Amino acid sequence: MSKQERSFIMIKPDGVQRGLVGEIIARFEKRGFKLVALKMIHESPEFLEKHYADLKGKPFFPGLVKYMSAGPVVAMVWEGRDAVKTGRVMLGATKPLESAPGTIRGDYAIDVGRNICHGSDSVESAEKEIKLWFPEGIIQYTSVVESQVF
Ligand code: 3AN
Repeated sequence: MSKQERSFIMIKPDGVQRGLVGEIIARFEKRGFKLVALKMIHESPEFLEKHYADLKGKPFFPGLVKYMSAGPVVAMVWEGRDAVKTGRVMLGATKPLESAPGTIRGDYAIDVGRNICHGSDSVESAEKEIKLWFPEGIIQYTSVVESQVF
C-alpha cells in the first residue's frame, strides 16, 4: 500500500564537489516530491559514525567515515507518496555494476566508495536519520501544488 512519507536524502561530499546538487534536487522536484528540509553541513567523523552506526565493523567503515567527513554534504528531507522506496529507486543500487542507467548512481557513479548520494532504506531509518540531521525540526508548509488541488 502506498502512503505519504518522508525520506532523508543526502548529497555526499563527492556529489557536492562534482556539481551535482542541482541535478539531484531537480530529479526529486520533477518526480513530484516536496522538499521540506535542506541544509549544507560539514559534519565531524564522530557524527558520521552515528549516522552509519549499523555499518560499524565493516572493513570499509573507517574509509567511509573519512570520506563522508572530508567535505560538506547537502542534507535534505523529501516528502511524498512512498518517498523512501521511490527515493531508493531514483538513487540506484549501491554497487555500480547493479545501478541502472537512468538512476543517479547509474548515471554518475562507478565507485561504490564514491557513490554521490544517500537515501534512507526504511521508514524507521528515515525517522531516525531526520531526527539526527535535523534536530531543530522541520518546517510545515502547504505547497502551491497541494493548495491548487484542493
Ligand atoms: P546504501 O548507501 O545504498 O544504503 P549501504 O548502507 O550498504 O548502502 O552502505 C552505505 C555506504 O557505504 C554506501 N553508500 C557506500 O558509500 C559505502 N559502501 C558500501 N559498501 C561499500 C564497499 N564495499 N566499499 C566501500 N564503500 C562501501
